[in-house]
Amino acid sequence: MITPLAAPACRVVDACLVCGSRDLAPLLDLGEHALANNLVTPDAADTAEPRYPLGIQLCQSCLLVQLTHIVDPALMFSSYLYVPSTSTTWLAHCEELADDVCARAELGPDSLLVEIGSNDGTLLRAFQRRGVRVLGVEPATNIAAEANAAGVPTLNRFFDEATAEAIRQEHGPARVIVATNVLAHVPAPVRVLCGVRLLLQPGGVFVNESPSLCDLVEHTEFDTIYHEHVSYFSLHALRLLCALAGLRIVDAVPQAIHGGSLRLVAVRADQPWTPAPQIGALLAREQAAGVVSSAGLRAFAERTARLRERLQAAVRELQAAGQRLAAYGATAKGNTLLAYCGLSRDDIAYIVDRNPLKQGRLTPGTRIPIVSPDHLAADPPDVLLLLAWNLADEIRNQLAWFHERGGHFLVPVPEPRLC
Ligand code: JHZ
Ligand code: ZN
Repeated sequence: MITPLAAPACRVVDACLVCGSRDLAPLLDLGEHALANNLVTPDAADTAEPRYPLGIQLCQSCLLVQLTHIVDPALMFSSYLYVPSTSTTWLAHCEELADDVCARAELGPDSLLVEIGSNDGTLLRAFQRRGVRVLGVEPATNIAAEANAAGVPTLNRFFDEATAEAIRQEHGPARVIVATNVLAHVPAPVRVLCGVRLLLQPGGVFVNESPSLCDLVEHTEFDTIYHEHVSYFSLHALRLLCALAGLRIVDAVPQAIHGGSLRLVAVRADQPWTPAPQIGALLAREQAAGVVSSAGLRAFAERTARLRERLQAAVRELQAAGQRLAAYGATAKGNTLLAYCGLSRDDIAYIVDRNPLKQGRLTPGTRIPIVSPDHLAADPPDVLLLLAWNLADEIRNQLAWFHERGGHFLVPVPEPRLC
């Protein structure tokens, strides 16, 4: 079904990753990109890393928007530098999510809650504080070790049906399974959901959060397209995906996090449950936003091309006025943005990030140095391109001093804006 390319780690997606249809409509081609989170150590700065084609297409049969080329997950997730716990916005989101899950699923003292892609255990710690028995599953060895050391029991492996079976054997079935920002990352989402179905006890609840295609399209968040994100989910596509795995969606709640996400609540399809009424309204919003037709999605692709032109023009204007630019947030999406817009080290002096694992490294492809916030204080630019625009409020609050001394932020999406 999937044909290998010249680069062995990358495959052309010529059949839908969910339904197998070959009726795939190309939507947007962003060019060739290095892997967005594979930041470069200074000793490897002179070695060019592989670049892979980055584009999206629509399956006209099941309506899943997906990459045109997928990269072997082991190259991206076996060791990982991204930990969401650097953001207080995320920490607050975890508290709210934990309260919501506890209210939905009657969790007894022995009930098991499993998190797929549990990262450093931040969300699971919120459940532990609520007295819940938890187990994480995390493929990145460095981060799983960190979680275990911090007292969050974590299996270091990818989640699939075999992992689900092993957990069921050792720990029993799960009352709740949670996944945030995971489903979009896997090349075979049906297999992951079949694992969820296998592990979930009768009456159990699956809660999934993934970036929402509707927000991506409505706010021209083209930069959230990178190889880690294999699928871009609409509720339309999620319904079929869940049904194929024996799950039924019973609720869907939009979330502001990560530029707009969808919190999905699903149960085993063999369990009685009445779906929440707002599901119909969300499906109608998706129709209106044009995310389930190739014409609507091509309009988004055109907006993306115009955004690039406007951002390039804004940068050129600032430079012509003698302004010096740096950036804030060594984000995965930032690397898509920099590469697609052709911004280089000549344009962006450095990128500030408070994650110590990222500091001292260079951005993939563009080789822009990543520095600590101390560097910003010592050598402030005139303008900071905000590559973590999804955390704008939190970051701008922290950097009030930068604004007070006359500095400005260049926010790239939904359209370039200096503030
Ligand atoms: P942030 C990640 O994308 C990767 P990224 C992943 N693939 C995914 O799916 C999405 O999240 C959802 C820094 N920061 O969250 C920390 C500061 O320096 O937008 C992070 O490096 N100071 C899993 O990488 C970055 O910004 C601060 O005050 O696009 C934010 O990354 C704050 C708040 C953050 O995700
Ligand atoms: Zn399909």
